[in-house]
Amino acid sequence: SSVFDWSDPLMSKALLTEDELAIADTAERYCQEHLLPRVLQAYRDEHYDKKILQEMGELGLLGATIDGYGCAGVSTVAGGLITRAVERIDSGYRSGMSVQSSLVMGGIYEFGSQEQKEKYLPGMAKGTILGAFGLTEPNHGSDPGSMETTAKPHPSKKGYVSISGSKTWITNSPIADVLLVWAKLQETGKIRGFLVDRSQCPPGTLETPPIKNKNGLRASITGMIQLDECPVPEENMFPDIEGLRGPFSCLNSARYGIALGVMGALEDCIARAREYALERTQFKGNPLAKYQLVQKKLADASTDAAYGTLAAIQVGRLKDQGKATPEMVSMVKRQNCDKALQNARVLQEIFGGNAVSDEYGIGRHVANLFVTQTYEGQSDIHSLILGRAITGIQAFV
Ligand code: TGC
Ligand code: FAD
Repeated sequence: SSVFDWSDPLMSKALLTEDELAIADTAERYCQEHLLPRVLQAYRDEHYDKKILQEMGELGLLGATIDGYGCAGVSTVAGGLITRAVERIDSGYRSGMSVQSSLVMGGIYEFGSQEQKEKYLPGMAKGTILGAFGLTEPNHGSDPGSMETTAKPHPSKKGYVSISGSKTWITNSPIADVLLVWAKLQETGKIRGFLVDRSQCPPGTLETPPIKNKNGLRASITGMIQLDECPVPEENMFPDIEGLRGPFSCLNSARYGIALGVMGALEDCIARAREYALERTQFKGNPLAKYQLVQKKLADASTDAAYGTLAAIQVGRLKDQGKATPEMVSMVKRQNCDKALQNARVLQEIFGGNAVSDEYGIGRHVANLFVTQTYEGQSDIHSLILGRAITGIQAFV
């Protein structure tokens, strides 16, 4: 007979294959043993240890859904279970991995030339070559189609383009070896993808200053990308893909990873709040967990986590069958990020004053989840993507 498991209320595990359960187990074990012990200090110091990506690489966790090039070739759902395990610790650690795996490796795998794939993917899978994804600019975030960064034929170097412009809020940029930069070709105005390899850039043409003093995602490193007539070999451009379909295709898989990922952060909030509510007593020695208002907070959060997990698994299955649309990804990205943030904020109340101490972890998740709701398409932008699909009318402009 079945028993209700508060940590997996709708038995999502029953939808997973043996392989997926094994991958989730490896990822959860690594995260609990190696990431959990360092996150509090990393968050305080606003420090990202880039060895983390190497450790993940050794376990086959990077670019895991890619076939070949030293990658594991697992299902989309298994990829999501990895992001969920990492985000159970911290959304910043998941960010560093998402950018490496989905946005840069995924982009190279889908749109790169054979030479580009062979040059970068095996090292990126090991975590010895680090990537960053530059789409957002200081003046163009939700509307990347208006970007100002341009690539034009280099005035003196044959076979090179010259890229100028700046990108901001770029995860991993200060530590990245290869930066996938989206820029408009001056001649056509069309957006193209360029692999800007730090080792090939002459001094002063590429700067990647960090953005310090963040009040969320502090365990992840964020920066700018400033390109000043940076010479980039033409062979570093993605050969065929043109327009916003390029960056948005990369985003489809990263947004999927976030949808399942944030369920990990929410589940951690639930576990921490449940434990606290069972231990802390107020009024005649009753644990907080005895009070109905507290129970409702836990019931709401746990319902949203269970629903969000099932929906994300469904979209992952459809993705592997070639039946998922970007709107489905928008739906689970928006809903899961919104619900994770709203519930985390409510669960935070259960900790009373202790919520203000970073040792309880809950405030860190709340601050991080604001960022997850904002990047890769702020939730209201996903509302508009869904609204357009429902009505046939675009309301962006
Ligand atoms: P729109 O007219 O809608 O589309 C332009 C072209 O792009 C195609 N397209 C897609 N293709 C594949 N997948 C998708 N999801 C796609 N969405 C659009 C579309 O078919 C069209 O192709 P074509 O060939 O006809 O030209 O473009 P728009 O300019 O009206 O876009 C509007 C909008 C709001 C949907 C879009 O700009 C948007 O999604 N904005 C949000 C920006 C965003 O998500 N930025 C993410 C930056 S990266 C990041 O945040 C990484 S954080 C990582 C971490 O740390 O974890
Ligand atoms: P804006 O576009 O200025 O939006 C501000 C607000 O206005 C939002 O609430 C938005 O929903 C709303 N809004 C905008 N347009 C409309 C409209 N038409 N109708 C209704 N509401 C609207 N980007 C990258 O390219 N690579 C990265 O690695 C990366 N990492 C990031 C890491 C962090 C820590 C952060 C904070 C951001 C990161 N980003 C990255 C950038 C992120 O994708 C953008 O912040 C996001 O897309 C929103 O853009 P914006 O900040 O310019 O906000």
